[in-house]
Amino acid sequence: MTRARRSAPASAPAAAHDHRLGLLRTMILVRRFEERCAELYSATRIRGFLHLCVGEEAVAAGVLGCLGADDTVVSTYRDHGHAIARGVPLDSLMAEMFGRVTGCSRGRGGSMHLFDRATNFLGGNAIVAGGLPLALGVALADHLRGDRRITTCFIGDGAVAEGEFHESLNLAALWHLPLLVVCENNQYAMGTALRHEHARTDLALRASSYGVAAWAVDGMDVLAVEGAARLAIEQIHGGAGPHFLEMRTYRFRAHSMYDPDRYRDKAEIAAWKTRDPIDHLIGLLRAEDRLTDDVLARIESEIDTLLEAAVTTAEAAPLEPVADLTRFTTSERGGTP
Ligand SMILES: Cc1ncc(C[n+]2csc(CCOP(=O)(O)OP(=O)(O)O)c2C)c(N)n1
Repeated sequence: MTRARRSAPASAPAAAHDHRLGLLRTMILVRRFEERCAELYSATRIRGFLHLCVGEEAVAAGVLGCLGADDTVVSTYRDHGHAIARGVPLDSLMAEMFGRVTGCSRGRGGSMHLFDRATNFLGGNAIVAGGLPLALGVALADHLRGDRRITTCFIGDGAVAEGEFHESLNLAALWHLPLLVVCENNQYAMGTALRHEHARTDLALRASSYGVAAWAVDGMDVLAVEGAARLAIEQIHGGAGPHFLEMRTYRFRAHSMYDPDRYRDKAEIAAWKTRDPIDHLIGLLRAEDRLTDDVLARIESEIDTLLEAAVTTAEAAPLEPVADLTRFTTSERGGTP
């Protein structure tokens, strides 16, 4: 891989202990949620498509903790971690996995289309790069209204090969929009390795060619992610225009539950697993004598209890009535659409 044009500047001052425990808790919650979803899927209790972000938790936890409540988030189909770290209620996320009417998207979206108005989580998106024009529009509206909100759009490395990426970054730079694009470069677009898809694999460099401030960041280190995100957000608030963060990360599992994962070398997966973002933060806290086995066990058991309650409530919830099938397909305001 070629070197990025700029590496992320030094991160903000070391986070307080409680704050770092919060980051750890978010990452463990994301991992446990997804592992539970994988089990439920294998047992055919939940259906549809399922793309897990196991291994990439530091990106969700590190970026989303830096955003304000008014900021907007646009996600991809690998959206569980983003929704959880944004604070979309866990029960409504689990209900969505089960396709229940109590789900955040009324059971109509499923895993790939989580949506929550209350937290300005404008949805996962099944179309590669499809979130970018949407995020651009929100950022443009904020800009024109003079709102101080930031829009954060998550994309994968595969999105950089799409025309929408180039059109959106060009316009964001041209119009100086308050847009933060976070690219989860997990090295693969489905079964295609980065080097087989991109003539230039330095994605931060490519974004910077549009005049967008762009840095490459160690996406396995939640503190590095957070430091870069905080600085980018400060700069956007200061009027510096759009920013692009290339998070260098890895997904430990296959692209989706249907993927036999035959395109990756076992040794490569094993090497990235030694950089597990959760183990990394645990190691850091332990080295400082800041994390005891008891505290870790308490966090894990509290999360397991929450998840089990969410599964039980979701399974007991109703599906949408068939009579409502055509609701929301045009407008809910009534009258002729
Ligand atoms: C416009 C478009 N083309 C093709 C697809 C099929 N597709 C689904 S996922 C995917 C790979 C995307 O990879 P990347 O953006 O790197 O995200 P990751 O899955 O690695 O998180 C492709 C090509 C799609 N959903 N949308």
